[in-house]
Amino acid sequence: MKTDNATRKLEQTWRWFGPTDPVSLADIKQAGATGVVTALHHIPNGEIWPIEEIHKRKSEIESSGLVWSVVESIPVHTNIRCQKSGYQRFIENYKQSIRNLAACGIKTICYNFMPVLDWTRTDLAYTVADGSRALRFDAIAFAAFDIFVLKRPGANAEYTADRIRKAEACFRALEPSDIANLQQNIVAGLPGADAGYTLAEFQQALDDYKEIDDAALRRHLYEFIASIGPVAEKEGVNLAIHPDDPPFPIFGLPRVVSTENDAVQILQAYDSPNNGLCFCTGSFGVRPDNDLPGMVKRLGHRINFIHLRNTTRDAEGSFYEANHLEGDTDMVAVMKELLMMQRQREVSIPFRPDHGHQMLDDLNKKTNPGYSAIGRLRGLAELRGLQTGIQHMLKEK
Ligand code: DNO
Repeated sequence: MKTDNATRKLEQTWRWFGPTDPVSLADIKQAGATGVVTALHHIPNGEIWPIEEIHKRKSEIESSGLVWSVVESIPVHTNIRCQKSGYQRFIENYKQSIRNLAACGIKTICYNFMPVLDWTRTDLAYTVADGSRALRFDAIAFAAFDIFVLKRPGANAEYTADRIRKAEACFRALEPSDIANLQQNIVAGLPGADAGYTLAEFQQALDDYKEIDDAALRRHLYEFIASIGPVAEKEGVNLAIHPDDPPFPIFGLPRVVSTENDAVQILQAYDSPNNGLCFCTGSFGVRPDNDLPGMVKRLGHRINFIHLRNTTRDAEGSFYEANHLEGDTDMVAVMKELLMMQRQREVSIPFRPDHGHQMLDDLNKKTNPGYSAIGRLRGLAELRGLQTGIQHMLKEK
């Protein structure tokens, strides 16, 4: 039966970290999601994802009555980002993983191009007014780590005198255990990131980017897209690049997926619907100069995957993760534009509730930061209600 475009909904999906995730496939089913977002986290970065391994994971998901909708992510090897020795081989491997996933019927692949660190936070247990815990990026604590803990050469020159003063005061007030915690939060790797570092390894990883400025990183990204784009197109795979989180340079590293203009250039690097965006409201939404509903209006036809999350920011550049319908992003306006975009598409575009507060029973459990069950369940339920309500109103018009 052909679904009428006006009634087709965004697909409700849920991130799952595989068999070791404390949130099970049965839990996901009860949350009301129909699609699973996952990756073969055990395959080392840079290697081909074998068909047998993909099949195994896919069958496991399907035996729970769910489908594997999105791969998040196939990590991009550092040598591709830096165009260092052997990077062509890593690109060939990437292409083969795309082909293998397509052969198994998995057709949406998310990835990112953030140097050294995937998403970054300073505080994983920030208590909000209702007693639940949220993830937070504190710009002052971050500078304190960069200047006084890591002691990154040249760091001082990248901050204002005011920021350095505040960072120093912050650093002086930290107990050794706070410093250890801050370091752990920043460099040890958050869920889904492919690497964690010791302090020395981290400085080394930063040094690998010494020669890579903004222009070079952009060039490397566009060349990467131009080589994998045709493979994705041939295989019917939708690529979805995830924006930088946070969406500004950190540790002196360039960031090239932070603004609408960045997104436009990425889409031009290979002009095909298969080269698209993961529209993450939590990442883009941290910048007040990103107009999120407008971005959906203008770039919606190239949005292949959606992360819905909200943030509350302050003038210093700090932010914490708000409830999904609160915070600085007008989620109602974004959802309305997404549903207008969905009307123009022939298939349901997957979204997932991105992150959620640690709340209720999950406060007493060990959970993956941002990925506890109940906070995301709340997020999905709110977003589902929002989608249903807006779609109903749009139909009446
Ligand atoms: C964080 C996630 C990121 C994301 C990757 C995509 O919660 O949104 O880890 O998966 O950046 O490649």
